[in-house]
Amino acid sequence: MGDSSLLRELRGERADTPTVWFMRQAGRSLPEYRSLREGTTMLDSCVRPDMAAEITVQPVRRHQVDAGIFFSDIVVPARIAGLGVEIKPGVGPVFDHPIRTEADVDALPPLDDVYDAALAPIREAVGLTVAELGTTPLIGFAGAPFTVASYMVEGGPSRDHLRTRALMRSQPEVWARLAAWVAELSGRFLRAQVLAGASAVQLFDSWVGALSEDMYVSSVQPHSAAALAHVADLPVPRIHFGVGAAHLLSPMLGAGATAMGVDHRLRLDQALDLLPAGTPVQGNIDPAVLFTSEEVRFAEARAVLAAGSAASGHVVNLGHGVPPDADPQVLTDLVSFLHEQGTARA
Ligand code: 1CP
Repeated sequence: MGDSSLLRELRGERADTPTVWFMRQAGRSLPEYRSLREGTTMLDSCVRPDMAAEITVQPVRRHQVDAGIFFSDIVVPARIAGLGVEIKPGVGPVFDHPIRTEADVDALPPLDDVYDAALAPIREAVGLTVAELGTTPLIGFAGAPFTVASYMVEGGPSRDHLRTRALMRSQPEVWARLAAWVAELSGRFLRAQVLAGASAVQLFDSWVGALSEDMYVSSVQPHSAAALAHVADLPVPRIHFGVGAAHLLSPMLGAGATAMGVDHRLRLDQALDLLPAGTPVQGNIDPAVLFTSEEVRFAEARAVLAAGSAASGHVVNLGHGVPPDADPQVLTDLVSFLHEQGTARA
């Protein structure tokens, strides 16, 4: 597995051909996913090891991507810890009781051996997945403290995360306790996946771009660092990703990541200028080209390869997740196009 192109790129050694996987590669864009999931809620499917494993492997089988991403969700650890949360179709994660006061934080369940034991279905699913994937590496993941806590505070998806940002400013101690709780929650979830066989991890801080650098560094970075510290003693690369977070690229790396995911708003060569020399990067084909002509799509893919060619390592991905209405054949063809290109060096 150490020889896989994914791990080589993430260690900063270039592989012979471009390495590619897609955020949200599993899920609703695949008919085989929709038929397997029929009659099972999203979060129930995540704690059924056979189902989670099969859904994880589906896009690898179909698209020939170079890595699997464990099928789960950033709110699965909260559900396993005992919080009332569900994923409402067409909406996203919704919590029964938003966390907004000190008393709400006091009432959060302890994260101890009982939680670790409750992660058994996750360990089992990862084990089944890794066996099924063979030589293709599995990426484990978790949500970062800011992004997960924002769902807990807002109660559900939010455009500007105003209640969360207000809590951070008006009750910084309450925020710090909540973020520390999520760091422990996500950190233990990451560690369980790696110990069960995941070869790399990605910490998703999807909505962190809503913060200024000052707010990030003072109120979020220490908690993201605490989450990543749970796997820092294990020999796995740690990818960190946020949307609209160009201004946070360097401090996010500073939270203890070893590679940075970049969204489609920032060219990879510009991202490299913002990062310490030698930092491997991941990204960042604009998901919009999944809905254009092949000519436009392949031109974007070539441009992304060229922009990443100066990096010590580059894992090709989209700039954000696969939209649910993307045509799966377009993704399959994009993977073969990428695999036909050499890794052009600058
Ligand atoms: O019924 C369904 O099919 C629900 C759709 C769905 C799926 C397939 C959701 C609801 N989550 C997932 C799986 C999932 N979530 C994966 C594994 C699949 C893969 O990548 O192949 C991953 C990595 C996530 C992570 C996730 N969940 C993130 C971070 C990544 C990102 O896209 O930025 C976030 C922000 C979530 C929250 C979430 N879960 C689901 C939705 C629709 C959302 C976003 C809601 C919002 O807009 O706030």
